[in-house]
Amino acid sequence: MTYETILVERRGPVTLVTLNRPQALNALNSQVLADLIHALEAFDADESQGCAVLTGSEKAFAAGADIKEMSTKGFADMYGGNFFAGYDRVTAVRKPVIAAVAGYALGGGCELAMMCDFILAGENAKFGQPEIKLGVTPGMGGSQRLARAVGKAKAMEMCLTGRMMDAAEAERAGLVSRILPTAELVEEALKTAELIAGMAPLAVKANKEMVNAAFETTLAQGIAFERRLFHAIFGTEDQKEGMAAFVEKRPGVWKGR
Ligand code: CO8
Repeated sequence: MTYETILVERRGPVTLVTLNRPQALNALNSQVLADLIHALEAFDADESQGCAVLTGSEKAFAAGADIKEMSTKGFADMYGGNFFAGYDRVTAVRKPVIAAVAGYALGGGCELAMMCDFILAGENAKFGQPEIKLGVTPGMGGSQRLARAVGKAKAMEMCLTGRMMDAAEAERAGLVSRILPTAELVEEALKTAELIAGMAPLAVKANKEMVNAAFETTLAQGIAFERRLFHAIFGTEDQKEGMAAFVEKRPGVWKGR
């Protein structure tokens, strides 16, 4: 399958999705949304695939939602058409998606990166919510996910001033899990994705689901949810295999059952 605005490559059990609108610094328009959702849902449905990496170029992961597409829209177009609500489907993907961010991740670009399960940053990465400078606000979850990721003080300052955070600050603040040399970012992200894709598939889904539950529940509800899933995973063949493999000092061979 080929797309207009993204490139999709299968590397063994890993799907690499590259935003590909270099002329607009990968600004996210409706076509990108349609392409991305199609590619991620196909990845999620493909049993041969275990983890995805979403990346952009060395200059820009994505410089935001496409300002030219939005500039003439009014309330009826945005609210009536539920503009960009389809991006919620990125977070409905059940297998892990890693964002590999080099260069600008601004506005919708930062929001898209935060929809992924974790962010690996190139040394040149820059994160920001500059919507205020356009007279608007974040609209794809930025005010909520940034506040949860880095706390109120930094999130509020970034949303109110449009100031960008560099990779070092983003790592200190907990927005990104690791910083990598920009030239090695995608290969390193693919290695991390391959590692995840080599784990027991049901355990991967369960781990993702329970960490995400931490952002939706109270502590007691989250712990109860974790315990139920932990108990449930003992009904899988892969739990028997994983523990037997440890005892027998050999790698586990997973069935996804
Ligand atoms: N939209 C459309 N085109 C863009 C965007 C964008 N967000 N960003 C860059 N471009 C285009 C430029 O217009 C330019 O095109 P052209 O050559 O045709 O003029 C090309 O990309 C290259 O950009 P620059 O020449 O500006 O490159 P620089 O290296 O000088 O600057 C910057 C790079 C600093 C990243 C600069 O391009 C910039 O500030 N971009 C805009 C950043 C921004 O404001 N992003 C937020 C957008 S609003 C948003 O994301 C809201 C999300 C919520 C939507 C939810 C809906 C429900």
